[in-house]
Amino acid sequence: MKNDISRRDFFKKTGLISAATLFDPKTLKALEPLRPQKTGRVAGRSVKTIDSICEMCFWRCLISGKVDKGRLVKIDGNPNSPSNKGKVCARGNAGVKLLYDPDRLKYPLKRVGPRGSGRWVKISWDQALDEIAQNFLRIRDTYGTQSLALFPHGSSAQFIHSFFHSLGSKSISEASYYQCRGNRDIGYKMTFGESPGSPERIDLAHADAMLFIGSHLGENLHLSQTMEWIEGLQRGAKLVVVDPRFSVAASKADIWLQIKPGTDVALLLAWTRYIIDKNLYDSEFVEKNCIGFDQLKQHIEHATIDWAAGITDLEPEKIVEAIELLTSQMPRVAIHPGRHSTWYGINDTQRTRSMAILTALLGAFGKKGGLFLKTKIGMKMCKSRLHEKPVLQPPHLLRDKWPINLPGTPTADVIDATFEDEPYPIKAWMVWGQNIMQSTPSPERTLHAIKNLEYLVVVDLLPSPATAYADIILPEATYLERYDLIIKNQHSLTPYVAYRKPMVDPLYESKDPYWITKKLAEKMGYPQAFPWNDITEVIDTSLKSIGLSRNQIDRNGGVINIPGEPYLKEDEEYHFKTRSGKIELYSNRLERLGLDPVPEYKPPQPGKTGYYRLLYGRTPVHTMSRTQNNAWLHHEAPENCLWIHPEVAKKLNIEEGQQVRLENQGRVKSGTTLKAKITIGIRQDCVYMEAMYGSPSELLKNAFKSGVSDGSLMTDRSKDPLVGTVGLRNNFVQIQPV
Ligand SMILES: Nc1nc2c(c(=O)[nH]1)N[C@H]1C(S)=C(S)[C@@H](COP(=O)(O)OP(=O)(O)OC[C@H]3O[C@@H](n4cnc5c(=O)[nH]c(N)nc54)[C@H](O)[C@@H]3O)O[C@H]1N2
Ligand SMILES: Nc1nc2c(c(=O)[nH]1)N[C@H]1C(S)=C(S)[C@@H](COP(=O)(O)OP(=O)(O)OC[C@H]3O[C@@H](n4cnc5c(=O)[nH]c(N)nc54)[C@H](O)[C@@H]3O)O[C@H]1N2
Ligand code: SF4
Ligand SMILES: [Mo]
Repeated sequence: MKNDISRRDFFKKTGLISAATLFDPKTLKALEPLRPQKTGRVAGRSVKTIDSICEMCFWRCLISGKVDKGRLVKIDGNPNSPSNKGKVCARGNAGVKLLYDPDRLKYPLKRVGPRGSGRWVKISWDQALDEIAQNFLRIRDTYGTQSLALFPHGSSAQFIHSFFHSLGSKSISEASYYQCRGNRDIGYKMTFGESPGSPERIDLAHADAMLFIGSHLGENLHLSQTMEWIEGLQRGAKLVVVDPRFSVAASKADIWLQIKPGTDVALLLAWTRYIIDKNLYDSEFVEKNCIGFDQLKQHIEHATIDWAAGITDLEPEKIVEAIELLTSQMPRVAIHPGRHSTWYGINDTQRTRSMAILTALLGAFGKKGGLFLKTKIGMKMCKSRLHEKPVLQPPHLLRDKWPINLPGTPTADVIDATFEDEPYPIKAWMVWGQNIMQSTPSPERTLHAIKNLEYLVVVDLLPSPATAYADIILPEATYLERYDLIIKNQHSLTPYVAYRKPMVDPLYESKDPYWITKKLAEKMGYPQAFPWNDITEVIDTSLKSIGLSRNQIDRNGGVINIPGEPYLKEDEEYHFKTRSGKIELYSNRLERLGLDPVPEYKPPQPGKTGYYRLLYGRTPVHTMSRTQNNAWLHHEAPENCLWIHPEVAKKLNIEEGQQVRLENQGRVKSGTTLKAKITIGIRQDCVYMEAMYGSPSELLKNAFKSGVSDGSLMTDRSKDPLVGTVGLRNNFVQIQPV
């Protein structure tokens, strides 16, 4: 039961009196009932409950661990969580097995044999950080700041990220941006002036119609989003799914459009033209909030339904039926903005822009059941203090390669620069929470680049494939053993603040990320970079800036709700953060840059005869490569399989369950094999596998060579012309039965 309390009561109960000036009291109206951390009894034993935040994937659900005599025995969802509401997915539950994984990195290690020989010696943290500091300084002083590159991912990399940034290095590349959602964020920014955020601010629970372009919810399992999606369906929302494959989402759709891969922009433009032509769009919303409507209309004159049908391989009637279904429920239409958007390189950003434009025409921005508004929580986030002193930087040539800059540098560019020493040498990499050998296309090229490095440091929990080539390996404490993250969830209908805390003491010699980064900064001569003594002081400083404390969050059951205003009020004037202050259907900025001001359809790379386009996606019980070695999850889903259409299987003499080997268009062979799954749920021109299986790391006993690594077959490097991200779906395979 929710317990609404008055503002006065709130301040009284939480002791927030002095906070009134820091925290806008108008925004605070309710608190969940207090559910303090408690001690219970299970089978005669004393078990402690500790609230924290999951990191088995990046959705970061709120969790509660049960700890028995210092040992974590179970992870549940935190019942007070307004998002995951006491639930946890299989991966969240299996965090226990990450904590106690016998293959974990245990001590700092230094390479003694040649790169890749797998010979290391155990060293102390002091020695490891001394050596890293000396090598980073030497390389920086010899080749310049940009020669220090960082590949960060995950919450623990936030401090090192800000440190590299404040040193002046822009050679920073996040997999979760450059091979994931960078394009989407830019496509939406160019249109609405803001990205759809993470979690995506899409109101599935209250939608009357939903459109998923690729987004394969149910397999892509971000828990609260999946729960909201199901809630919407149960309320009777209509669902249109566009996917070449019969995904879990497609199985729940009213209309499934089995599109030809890479042709979504044609479909989106034809829908846009159709609703303009038939006057099915929200003209009042467009008139009030958009610019460039007439130019858009003119630019897509060619995009008829028949034109799109020819390109997408869909029936014209079905294309029309789908858009009429969506417009019939306007404006409560949730067009999922997608998350992983680096698909075909050639027009990934423009594809997401087409989705944003359609959202605008349906008047679904700022509306219940549509794309809702962010709730700003103005908390101070503690980053490297060097920011305050400008650091002289060399011109950042990599960054200036692309007309629109994402933060940092595209991964492919960092790898090329390392490989070619052009436009300047990159000589040291720090890989922190990224599996660059599997999540970056062309692993062979990555390996060549690594061989050209003078120094490689890997910070991980497990012996990921890159550790094999590292000069120094650092063992980080898992998310269950460390403080690090404060969540200010601004992208939810129910915004909240929570923080991560350890459930058990760090095992072995693993250390928390703040400690590691602060020590490294000190050893490099920057004691001022992180002035806070330890991570709890960092958390306290941030919380204090909005008048909260750890104690209050603990006493309130691990979370404090912040009331939001997610929908536009009637007659509200919303200032879009674009250059014009309006939604830009036609982009003058893109025009000035010599780019398409309105998205245009560009065909993806064609395949050769006898080859099938390689598609990939998520599986509910794994998060990419990071869970492949987890004993419980590996037990549930030890290998991936290859979806093949029955006609293709017949032609190639492949039977259900038979092992197959793959070879890509560049003659790269899959090192391992996988099982054929013969199904009409996939088109004849492509095949599909679950991503990130088949680890090449021998030290991951469960994951090693279990299934096939999709990334090992990705050698095409078609780049998005706006931002330089590499599309991962222009790879084709021949299938050989074993
Ligand atoms: N369980 C689980 N959940 C996860 C993750 C995980 O590892 N495990 N990872 C999370 C992360 S980081 C991300 S980014 C998201 C990714 O999840 P999504 O953003 O949903 O992924 P996509 O790559 O967009 O979608 C994959 C789907 O696109 C279809 N597809 C392939 N080509 C095309 C095409 O040309 N057009 C269309 N319309 N569809 C196509 C594929 O058949 C597949 O069903 O998932 C998140 N959720
Ligand atoms: N082939 C292929 N490539 C892809 C994708 C794909 O589907 N297929 N998807 C793309 C997408 S959407 C994304 S988001 C990226 C994801 O790319 P990555 O982030 O590289 O993928 P993960 O598999 O999550 O690997 C993370 C690494 O971090 C380690 N790790 C886990 N937790 C911690 C921690 O707390 N601290 C530290 N230091 N390390 C930790 C894991 O052991 C693992 O080695 O990949 C992109 N690239
Ligand atoms: S969706 Fe599952 S793995 Fe991801 S944060 Fe939530 S519980 Fe953890
Ligand atoms: Mo992602």
